[in-house]
Amino acid sequence: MLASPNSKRPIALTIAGSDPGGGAGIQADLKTFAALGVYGYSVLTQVIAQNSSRVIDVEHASAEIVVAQLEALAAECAPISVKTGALANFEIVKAVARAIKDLQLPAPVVDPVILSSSGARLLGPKGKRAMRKHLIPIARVVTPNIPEAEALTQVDIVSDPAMREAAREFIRMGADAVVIKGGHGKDQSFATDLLLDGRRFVVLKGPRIAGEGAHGTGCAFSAAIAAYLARGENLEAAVRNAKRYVTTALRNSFKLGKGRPLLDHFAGD
Ligand code: PXL
Repeated sequence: MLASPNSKRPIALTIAGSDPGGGAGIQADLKTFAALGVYGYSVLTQVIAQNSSRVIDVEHASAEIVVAQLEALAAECAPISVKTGALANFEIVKAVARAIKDLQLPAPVVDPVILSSSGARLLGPKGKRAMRKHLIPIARVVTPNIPEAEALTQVDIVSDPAMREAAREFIRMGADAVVIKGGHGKDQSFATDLLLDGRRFVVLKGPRIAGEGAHGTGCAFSAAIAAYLARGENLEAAVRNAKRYVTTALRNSFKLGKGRPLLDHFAGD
């Protein structure tokens, strides 16, 4: 397997669902990789008929075709970093975790997507259990928002100590690191994320961008972490830079329809 031999650009891989509107999912991940100068590989897990307002229909890929896509890429060139997004169901979660080990792919940035921004379920309850058992234990970093962190740890994040306890729970599950995103918190002025890298907490305070909250911010954040890791940054730097990238994309967000605003993935970093 060759490591980015003919290209000046490092390769990052996303394993995620499709958003035909391009605000979230695999399309958002590829735009984020491109904006940050990283070549993007993409493995599709589910086709989602959706727009910025709602999800209309979903079809899951088979676990076999997901693994076949990963094998096809791994046979050619090794990505330097990997991220996972919406994984559809427990068969795909398990198969992805297995394939990452078997193909010796890098420990993934795991965005533990459960719901779409419009509230549709993108991973069932069995999928959530498989995420805890198979994927989180091999993660380089997990990037839950507050509702996802609560669903995965059973900790009610009602205070700063509770947020720290939820973060420790991800490390107990086996993740190397976790960043719990504060965007869904109650603070009106700041969106404060909490990174726990091994044993060290880092508080990442950023401005809260006024508005209804754009579609696909979690996708862009985890993709940006993967992109900065592919560029050779350490985890803390990658997370800090990804937060700045998403803040800029949010400041420049715009509306195409009646639903949520869309990020400007090319607003700069
Ligand atoms: O942000 C979660 C998410 C992940 N993946 C896809 C999505 C969404 C949100 O809508 O559409 C494909």
